[in-house]
Amino acid sequence: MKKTNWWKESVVYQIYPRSFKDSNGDGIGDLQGIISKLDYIQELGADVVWLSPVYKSPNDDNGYDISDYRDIMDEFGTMADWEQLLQDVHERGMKLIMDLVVNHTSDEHSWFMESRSSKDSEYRDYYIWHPGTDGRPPNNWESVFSGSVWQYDEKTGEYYLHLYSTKQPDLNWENPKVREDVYDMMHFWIQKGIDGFRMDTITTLSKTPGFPDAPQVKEGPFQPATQYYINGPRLQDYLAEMKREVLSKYDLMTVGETPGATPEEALSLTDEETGVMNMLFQWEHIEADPGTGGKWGEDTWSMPEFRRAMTKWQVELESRGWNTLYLSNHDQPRQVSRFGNDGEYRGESAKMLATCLHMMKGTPFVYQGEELGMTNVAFETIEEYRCVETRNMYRAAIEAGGDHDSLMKAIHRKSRDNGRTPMHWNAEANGGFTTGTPWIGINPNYPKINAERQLGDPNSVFQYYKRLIALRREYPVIKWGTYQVILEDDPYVYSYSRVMDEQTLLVICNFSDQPRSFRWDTLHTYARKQLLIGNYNPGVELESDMTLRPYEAAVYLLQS
Ligand code: TEU
Ligand code: CA
Repeated sequence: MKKTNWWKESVVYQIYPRSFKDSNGDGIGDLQGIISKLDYIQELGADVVWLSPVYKSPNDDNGYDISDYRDIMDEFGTMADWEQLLQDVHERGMKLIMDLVVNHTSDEHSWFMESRSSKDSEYRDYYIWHPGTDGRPPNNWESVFSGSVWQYDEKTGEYYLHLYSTKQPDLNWENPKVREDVYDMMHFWIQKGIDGFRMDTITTLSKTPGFPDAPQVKEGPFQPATQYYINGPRLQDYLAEMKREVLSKYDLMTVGETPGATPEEALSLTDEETGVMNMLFQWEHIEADPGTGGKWGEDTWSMPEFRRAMTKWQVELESRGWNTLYLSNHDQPRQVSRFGNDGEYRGESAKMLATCLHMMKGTPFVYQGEELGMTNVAFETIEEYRCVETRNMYRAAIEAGGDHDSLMKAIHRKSRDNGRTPMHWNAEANGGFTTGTPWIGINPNYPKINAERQLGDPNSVFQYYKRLIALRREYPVIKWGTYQVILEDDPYVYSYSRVMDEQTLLVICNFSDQPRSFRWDTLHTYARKQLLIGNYNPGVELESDMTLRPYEAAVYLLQS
């Protein structure tokens, strides 16, 4: 039983509009800029575009703080520009999905301005207010962006809850009017013709009643409290209602952002009858980090941990459910710097990582610039960073006595701004991103790593991604074959097979900067073997005992 849906056969390209392409020289990417680059995305072979938020926003969190859900941010253009974008996308036979950010709004949204104006406002209950306890915040929950989740508001003398920045007050989903307004807004965009939603922080809508204190697990007044707001008690009800009122009426692509989700939760969230979304972004593989210290802690990511996480999700969602496949997005460092090698083997390791991911079962997501092998950036001063999470973390850590140099090191490794520097279009000033001054510094390696250069080079990372995407369209085994890990104890080489009918796909990826041997005894059972793609030229000859070059990747089609 193979149920095919268009979103299972798609490849998604994620655009972070602020950093993609500036059309008018103000240093900020915009909708006309995106329109001018649709040919490029089509050339790559992606057929769905996911736009990070383009709604009206004061940009405390670059558009994830929305002040008007039904209008376009001035810096990005107008509703007419957006309509043109949608039309141009559709004319190419492509689809457009929008970010749905409904855990919170901006504090400059009219609902919040009303809400904070008086305890009697009809919008008071649109947000989560609390009088506090003995002049202190109601509890010790720590905000994702540092400090308390509670912000005291002078006007009415109460605290409001914000899981993210102080300018992102959480909506009160317990209020049916909030839910109705959200559903209306969803209908508004669907009726404009969009093809789906990426659902921002969708599993945090329901908070544990009574707001109990979180246990002390680290120094300082504020403690991580995700267990009190991820998958909260009423989440399933809200999502079921959203499905009934909105999603069940249309054929959409829906992708949930669900930090910490387990495969069991994924199966229930994506169940064809009762689930609310088609697929979700799981996090285990990018947090394949057995060390302690959280996001900013020491980097102990390991391939075997990564393989274990990927294999678990591939296997557990094999017969029900559907995986997203991603290694990067606007919240993550650049994958080649993080999991590969952004020095000597940048090209090889960028292609190896792409091979490893794109040959798996699921819907691949490519984040802008990933297809060029763009790298992390290391700004010298904290002032050059724009990300609210990074800046808040730095400030809080310095106040707590942290050391500047080691903080900057962690920021270079993990800041979200690594993925937010402007896209490199060519070797001209500012990489062709803008004729003005970019809103955030550009990575100085743009003369070497840029789209123009790679479009004309058959061995480029871009051309390699293009071939991977084309292979997925050509070989059903890549879309539907059953995944099985091979040699699961090898510390350096990640190999797996995909099997469908008579065909077997063999994927071999060397995750290290040294030559490594690969020995697979089962090979002799196959009479025919054909190299489909590899990142070295000429490709390696498949033998039952072979040596892989640094970061070498190869994919073979085998037949008995
Ligand atoms: O991210 C939600 C999320 O899970 C964060 O905890 C994420 O880990 C964060 O980026 C810390 O690095 C979504 C968006 O993707 C992110 O860009 C927004 O800042 C956030 O929601 C708030 O809207
Ligand atoms: Ca602009």
